[in-house]
Amino acid sequence: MQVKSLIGATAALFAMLGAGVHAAVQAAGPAGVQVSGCWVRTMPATLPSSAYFTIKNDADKPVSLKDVDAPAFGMVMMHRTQSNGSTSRMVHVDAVDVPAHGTLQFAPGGYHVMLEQPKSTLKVGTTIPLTLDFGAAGKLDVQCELRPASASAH
Ligand SMILES: [Cu+2]
Repeated sequence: MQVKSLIGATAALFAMLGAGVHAAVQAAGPAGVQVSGCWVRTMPATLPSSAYFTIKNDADKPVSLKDVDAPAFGMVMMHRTQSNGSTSRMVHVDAVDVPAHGTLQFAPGGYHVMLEQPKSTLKVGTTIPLTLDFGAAGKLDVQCELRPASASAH
């Protein structure tokens, strides 16, 4: 009787642990949202590097990227390059919306994550983590490949 209830309690504990792990995986990001192809144009430490990636939203609701964090850098900002004839300038953006069943690209000449003040030497060919913050919908961690300064769109 005692043994039986102990086994029951153990099974319940494992069931709880399993549920906990499952919940943690789901909390890793908004449902139906995938980030792919993340790479960084790696610049010398005195110049800003930029991160690019594609956000795909398969959900029925739009999501909004509110913030990006990169532990390898001291300063991280979301920017958009705006071209106006022969001149182009960068503007700061507070949030970027990805429509339901839509795709949004961070790419050279458009949206990018500006990365400044690298905390250590950036090695081309390695990866750094980026955390995309979708506000209440959750956060998503991605690995981004460090590519040389000469790299263009992928
Ligand atoms: Cu910028």
